[in-house]
Amino acid sequence: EYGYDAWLRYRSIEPGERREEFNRFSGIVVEGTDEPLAHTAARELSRGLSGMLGREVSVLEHAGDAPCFVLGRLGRSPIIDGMFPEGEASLGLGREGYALRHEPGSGRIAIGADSDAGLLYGAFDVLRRIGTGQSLKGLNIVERPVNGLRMLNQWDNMDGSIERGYAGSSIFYEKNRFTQNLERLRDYARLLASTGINAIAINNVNVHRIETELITEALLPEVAKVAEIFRMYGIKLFLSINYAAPLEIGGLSTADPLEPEVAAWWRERAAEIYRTIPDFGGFLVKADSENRPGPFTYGRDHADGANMLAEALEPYGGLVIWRCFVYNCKQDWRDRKTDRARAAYDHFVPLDGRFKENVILQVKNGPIDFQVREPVSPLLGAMPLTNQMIEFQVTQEYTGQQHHVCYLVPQWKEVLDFDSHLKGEGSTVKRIVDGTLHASRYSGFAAVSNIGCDANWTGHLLAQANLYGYGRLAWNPELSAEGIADEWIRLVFGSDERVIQVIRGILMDSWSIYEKYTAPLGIGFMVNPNHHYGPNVDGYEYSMWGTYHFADCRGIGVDRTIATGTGYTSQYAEPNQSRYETLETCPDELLLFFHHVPYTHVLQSGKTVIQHIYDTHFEGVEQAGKLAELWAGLSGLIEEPLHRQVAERLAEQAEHAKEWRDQINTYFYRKSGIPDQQGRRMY
Ligand code: BDP
Repeated sequence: EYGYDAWLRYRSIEPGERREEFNRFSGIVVEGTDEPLAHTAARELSRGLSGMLGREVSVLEHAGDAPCFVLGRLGRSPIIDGMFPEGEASLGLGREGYALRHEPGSGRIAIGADSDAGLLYGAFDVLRRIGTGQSLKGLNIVERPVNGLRMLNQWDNMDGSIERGYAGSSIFYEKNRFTQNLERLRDYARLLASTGINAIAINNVNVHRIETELITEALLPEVAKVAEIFRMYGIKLFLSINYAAPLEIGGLSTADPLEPEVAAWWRERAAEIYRTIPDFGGFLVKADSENRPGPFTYGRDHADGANMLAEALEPYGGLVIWRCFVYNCKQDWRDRKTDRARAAYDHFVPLDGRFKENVILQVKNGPIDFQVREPVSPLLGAMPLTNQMIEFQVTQEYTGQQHHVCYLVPQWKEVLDFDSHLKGEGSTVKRIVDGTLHASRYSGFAAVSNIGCDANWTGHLLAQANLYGYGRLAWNPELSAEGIADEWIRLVFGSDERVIQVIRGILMDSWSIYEKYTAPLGIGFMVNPNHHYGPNVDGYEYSMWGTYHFADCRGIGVDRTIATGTGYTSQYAEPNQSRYETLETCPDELLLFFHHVPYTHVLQSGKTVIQHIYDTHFEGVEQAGKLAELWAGLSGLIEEPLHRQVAERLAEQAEHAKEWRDQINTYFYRKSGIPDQQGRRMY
């Protein structure tokens, strides 16, 4: 066991009360549907129960007298309707919801839904309950996903590499061809569906020449095979497209979205795609960003650009997911108007109301780029007439690259709970993203996946919790980070309370520990250029892609105030705007994102900025070391191969944290000339 089965391990249930409860079940019956997805649900239930009970729990033709699981569509089966007499109208399950109910008399457990997808999610819910040690007695619940789109973006390239991939190479492609290992794709689909994911884009947003051809006859049959695998798990397939495709592969002399021959070319592509994949999800587009082509080349804006594609997909119900990660990567920062943090808002807000209904803007959670700490993007919710979805990064580009443990669910929760105040108090990001704040037609979550071909999928075993947590949170943002961690731990490591407590503690502390020994107070980056791993205080600063810490001998931070800085704070509604604008009220953890201050500036915590930098870096290293010790204490309580692989990563993290500490502390000691109050050694 190396972690391949992840949270679908289906560990054997210990003898005892629970095992007896489930041992009574004779099997599974499917009622009122013959759709493939319902059969997937039944098969998954059978596989999970068989694993946990150590005997075959099979799919039966008919429900007999013995207790069984009944999976079925409401309004189509007397057994199911008998168990849910109130009917769909009052249950309100919607397109993907389900109801679970235990019938004490017959001992049956019913999974009722108005869709086959609902049955699949219901089946995985039952398995999760059993796997986390819960009883199903008296069960009576209704569940429906809070977010419509629950998507993963693979940044996989057909040469087998992955943009920012930290867990081996692609499971989708090898040497410019599709993988032959369809089994692994199926296993990935299972993992995703079990957390509620319902959409996937299977190629990198940076589309190279070869992936440009994914929308052509040459490669569509292969795409269709992959689509079929994901379809079996209720997951719709999307492709990232190259905006210059009409030029690069279409033989046209332009990709201008307002040129009729360009629109016709895309219409023809859409027709072909839908002939091959009738339920194709749509296009994911990175345009005019980091040297990618886009409508700006032709003097058109992003509404022109997106709408042309949207028209092509519209007859088939397809979507255009248009990314808002647009900024000038060749800026030189002498011009304050080019504050990268401002860019997405400045570009897109003026276009509100101009996008077609099947366009969704995908907005990164923060205004810069998935840093360990950023404010929430002010673009989220700022376009009431436009569909939006949030983009998170499950892959840990700036948060330790799956060599360091960094459980990101607490970070995502903070973002989702942030109150934008755009429509008064309670205008939280989660309400923008679930579409309720502005009554959006489409909305939801997207995130960059963290998996690759490593045996345990994610490189660092504990990084699996991020993938699991992402799906669970997309389904229901009210779940707690701790509760999600708890589920994942129980499913992977079992029910030993000491194991659960230690791993939960490690996960829950990991983000703050990582933040402590890396870039301080919201300043971001300080990483090596290109690969972005490891400390390099000035490294990013002088790269063309830069953001700046503006550190000199007097102070540090980016002045983004209206009064004296880039004016970025003006993009927030009150009271957030004033809170960030005013030095005294700006939260410590974001201080250097919003303000340039002397090293002697006293934080709300009572410490000076420089002392905070020293202290957190020493503390972070100490705590990273403790993580390794805590883990060592679990030796013998979890399977050796699982224990060993995490121990190795934690040891690496503890060492690497020291490098971070020493580089950052020494840099600022030399720059500021201010000694550490505790007289600790600097290098
Ligand atoms: C940045 C990555 C870059 C991605 C880009 C994006 O460094 O590799 O292509 O985001 O989101 O974080 O498009």
